[in-house]
Amino acid sequence: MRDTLGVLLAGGAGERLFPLTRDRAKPAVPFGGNYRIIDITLSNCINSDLRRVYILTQYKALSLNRHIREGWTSVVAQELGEFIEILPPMQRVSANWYMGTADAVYQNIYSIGSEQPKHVLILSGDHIYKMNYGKMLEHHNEMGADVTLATLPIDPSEVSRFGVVEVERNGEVIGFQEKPKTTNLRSPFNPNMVDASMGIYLFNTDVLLPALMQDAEDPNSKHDFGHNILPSILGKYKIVAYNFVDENRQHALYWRDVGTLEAYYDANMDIASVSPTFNLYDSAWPMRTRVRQYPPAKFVFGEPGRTGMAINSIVSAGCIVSGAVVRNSVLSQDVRVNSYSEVDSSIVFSHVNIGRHCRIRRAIIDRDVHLPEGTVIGYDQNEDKRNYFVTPSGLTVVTRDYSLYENPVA
Ligand code: ADQ
Ligand code: ADP
Repeated sequence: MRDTLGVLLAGGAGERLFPLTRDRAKPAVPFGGNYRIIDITLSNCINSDLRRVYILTQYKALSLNRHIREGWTSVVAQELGEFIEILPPMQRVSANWYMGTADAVYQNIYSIGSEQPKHVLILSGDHIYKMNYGKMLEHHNEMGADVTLATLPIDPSEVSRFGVVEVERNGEVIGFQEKPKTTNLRSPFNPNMVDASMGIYLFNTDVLLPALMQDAEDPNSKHDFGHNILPSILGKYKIVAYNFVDENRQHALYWRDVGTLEAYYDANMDIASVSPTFNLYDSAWPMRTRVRQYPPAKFVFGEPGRTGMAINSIVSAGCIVSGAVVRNSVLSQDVRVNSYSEVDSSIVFSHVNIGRHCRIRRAIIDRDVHLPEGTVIGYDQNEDKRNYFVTPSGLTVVTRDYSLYENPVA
């Protein structure tokens, strides 16, 4: 992996995660209590021994920048030429916003070239999975490939959300279609499934750079890897598929695009469940994040006779559950839940204060929200819609300006 440079695309607007992405980029959205979504991919990088990574940002990158700077920059040995570094759009060669994923990489072509990597691994910052990219590189080398696409089998009904890869039995890619409405293609390895692109591409640098330069000059291009770059190199180079090998070691493959509020919510609920499919506690594949100084989580009797407790839940450092019951929920750092309150099947971000006598169910509470005494959320959708953001499936999302109670953090 020493000859490989990682380029992590972290600039998507994340519109389907609104309102959580109103003030932050999607990769910076909290996940699993302690983490941000991008930490999962960055942990994969470190666990795969990929130690030179550029992160390409675009929208609302303040919170993401801070997280990377304080949490990740020092994870690698800079004196050895290793880095995990944000490339902000200021360093672009042209004055436009990035037009698409290929343009984002093209605009940073000098930074990439100056590292002189043999391979460039293009990654997305918004997926939850465990993957050893080193195994993908081994496959790439064994196959003598110019480009390797990571793939996983999906149900044919899902193709409109993915790049569909046409693979021969020998593993060579002979066709690619970005998000077709339907397809008759089936995987040669599994006749009921379709091979989908995971948006992870390993390129020989001498193939990637000319392809990007050629694409940059095409006025009809959307400058997107799936729509333009991959179709443009088909037939010209040896492109192979690499079937996802899951380091999560469960029976079923775990890979989630947490791009919608529902998918995001489900992935968090899985983590809090009794036997999660995505295991955070596997020391063979550790997850890293920015470590923050908080005291341990605490559970206390609040009002006489009210036990503070949490069941089937993730409770991060700095939280105090006092005389309240937390169930099936994920609490980020420094949350307060006070007496007579109940939090059920919810995700609570950091610095949230839930006052007394609150009942919260199927909700996502954004950071710094203070819920006043007696707040009820998740029991009456019409009522919730009046005050908060409610998704079609009935999840209630509470952000700071929906908060009714403006007291500063205690
Ligand atoms: P999508 O995920 O829908 O499909 P896209 O929205 O282009 O593709 O996002 C890819 C990644 O690039 C995301 O991490 C996003 O945040 C980032 N990104 C988007 N625009 C960017 C920009 N202008 N600058 C920087 N980063 C940007 C892709 C592939 C499909 C594949 C799926 C798998 O196109 O073929 O099947 O991923 O999820
Ligand atoms: P309740 O509404 O449950 O009565 P309180 O605010 O009275 O909540 O807090 C109950 C208990 O929680 C306190 O007695 C204390 O143990 C703990 N606690 C609350 N806030 C803090 C804090 N800022 N620092 C340390 N402990 C705290």
